[in-house]
Amino acid sequence: MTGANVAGHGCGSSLERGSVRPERPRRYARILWGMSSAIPLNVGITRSAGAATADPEGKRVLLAEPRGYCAGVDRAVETVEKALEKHGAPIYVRKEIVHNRHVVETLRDRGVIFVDTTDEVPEGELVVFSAHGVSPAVHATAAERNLRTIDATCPLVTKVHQEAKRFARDDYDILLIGHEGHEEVEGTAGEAPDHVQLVDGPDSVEKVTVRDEAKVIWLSQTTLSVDETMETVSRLREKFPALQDPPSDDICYATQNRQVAVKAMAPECDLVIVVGSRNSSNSVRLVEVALGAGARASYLVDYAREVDPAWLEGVRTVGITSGASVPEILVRGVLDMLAEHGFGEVQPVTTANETLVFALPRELRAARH
Ligand code: 0CG
Ligand code: SF4
Repeated sequence: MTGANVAGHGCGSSLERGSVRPERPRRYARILWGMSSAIPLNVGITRSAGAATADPEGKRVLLAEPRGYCAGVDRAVETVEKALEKHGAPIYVRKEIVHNRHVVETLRDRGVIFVDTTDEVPEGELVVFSAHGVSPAVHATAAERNLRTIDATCPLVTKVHQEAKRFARDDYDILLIGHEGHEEVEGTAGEAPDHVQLVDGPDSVEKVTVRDEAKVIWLSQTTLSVDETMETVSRLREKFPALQDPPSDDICYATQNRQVAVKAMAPECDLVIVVGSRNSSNSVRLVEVALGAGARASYLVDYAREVDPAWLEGVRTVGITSGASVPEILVRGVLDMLAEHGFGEVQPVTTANETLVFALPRELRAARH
């Protein structure tokens, strides 16, 4: 950290040494939902911004915690790094391994070839499937072409796939709430194309029809806005009163935790900067959540250089957070840029501690140390 003074926050990244994964002690947890709200909270907000900071002009940064990498992204990025180490470049990755420009560009520089379809992968080569998951049809095509595959699908996405399969087997109509065209919903819907219909937000409910109103369940993409999804569900339930809920939350712990943290700080913020890429659903949601929770302005940036100094005019409190696919080094860049503009005082706003770590895909497990 060059300029910013981050109270009580020690973050690390080894990107400088060519990795896009954070350095941290590895803790193996089975399913430790890192989202317990019983955790001691450090909501570093006092009502009077001026009194809360050493800065004479009352300028301060509120830094959301949790932010950045989730367990599924960490696993997916490490999967690609270990596959590169083990097999050597080039290796192929179907779609962006995670939706972050910096991660993708860094891995591309290290010899990863990103492709849109498995047809682009030469016969017999190694292809990694992205964290967002793939449909069974993609597995089948890869097998037909004798590709070697490593599946980096997040286990929490796989869980939704299992739900789709199970309810399709029981012949339910499955209403999958999610964003049209997003890779995750394409993968999930592909598990049971005859049973799944996509519901892209509250306004799409109107056109939903089902075969049997007594056998309807909703599932969802993992990276949606919790509030908007609840709105969609309530409209669906008005239409189909017997609508069943998923067996457990499909919106994942990381998506939920990042939204809770941004909601906690947004009412205090004149500006919330979300670090993340445009195609990252969970990152884009954080901008919406910040605005919905009272931030006066909010912007999504990939890099510090995209922060327009004009945004800072007349601003005293800036909130910072980042999406689940964002390396911490990029947040540091924004903090340093802000410090240069007089926002050197940084207060963490902590609403949960996350401890979840997923094992690597079987093919690479021995490679983790
Ligand atoms: O938020 P989405 O699903 O678009 O994905 P991203 O890669 O940004 O982060 C989580 C994952 C995988
Ligand atoms: Fe998994 Fe959630 Fe991360 Fe997606 S955002 S990779 S579902 S933990």
